Amino acid sequence: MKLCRFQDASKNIHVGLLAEDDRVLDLGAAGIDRIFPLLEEEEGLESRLAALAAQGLPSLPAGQVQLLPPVERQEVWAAGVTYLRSKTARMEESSFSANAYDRVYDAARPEIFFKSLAEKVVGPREPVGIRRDSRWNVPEPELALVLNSRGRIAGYTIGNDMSSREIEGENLLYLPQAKTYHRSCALGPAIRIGAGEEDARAWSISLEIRRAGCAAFEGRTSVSNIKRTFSELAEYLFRCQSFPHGAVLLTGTGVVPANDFTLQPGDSVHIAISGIGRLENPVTEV
Ligand code: DO4
Ligand code: MG
Repeated sequence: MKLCRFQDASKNIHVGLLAEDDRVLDLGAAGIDRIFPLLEEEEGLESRLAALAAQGLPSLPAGQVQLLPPVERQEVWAAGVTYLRSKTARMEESSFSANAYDRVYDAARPEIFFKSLAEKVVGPREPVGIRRDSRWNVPEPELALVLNSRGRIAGYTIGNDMSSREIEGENLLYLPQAKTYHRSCALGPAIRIGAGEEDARAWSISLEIRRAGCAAFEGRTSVSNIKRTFSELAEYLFRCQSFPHGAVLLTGTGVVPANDFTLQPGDSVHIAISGIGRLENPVTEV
């Protein structure tokens, strides 16, 4: 079961279910107009949504609506250096900061940083940004945990933690500038409900970057390569913090292009996570 947000031709925003036949079922017909209160239901949610879908809700072909990022009021945070590949890439990026990355990979406390307000997140097919003051920019394809106000995992979506490797590599204290800028976070296309951590750890994550009609980069990893458990990451995010509308937590990247690769305006980023779907965004300079 996949929950989504979409805009109709009159620009009205709806909550829907993205069905396997590529149709979007409108949950507005069942009086549902917000996702985050639904995520508080935890156990009963999947069967409630299945029952609503079986009632025969009005539907539209997904191609006829604009899917929106599946967040409303949740802050988006991100974990880093959760895959060995990320630790290696970070250490190559900066001899200055290498020791910090090496240590955080094995430390009890994970690296967690603020990524985006909900209203700044871009959705499917909207441009993601590369900073014009950075010469080394990459997408980071990541599994995103969708957490309710109690810090429980209510679902999963796809995240793109757009990053400047140049700024991040220059000095660790520049991390917020490397990570949080206009169009630096994409989420979508929908929230997968009803999968447990064991299911999600069997999923694969693939990244394709297309340039002038050709693949400029292709890579993949498995969610099982994440070093930490999801509950450990969620517990640290919610420690001494409160998120009344829940939060989204990106779980880190395990796919990093070679060090001579940088994104260009006009590229497009295609991220697929088996079990969720595909998130595709063109790249623009900001
Ligand atoms: O400090 C660097 C951030 C690393 C990151 O975003 C990741 O591993 O995904
Ligand atoms: Mg990342």
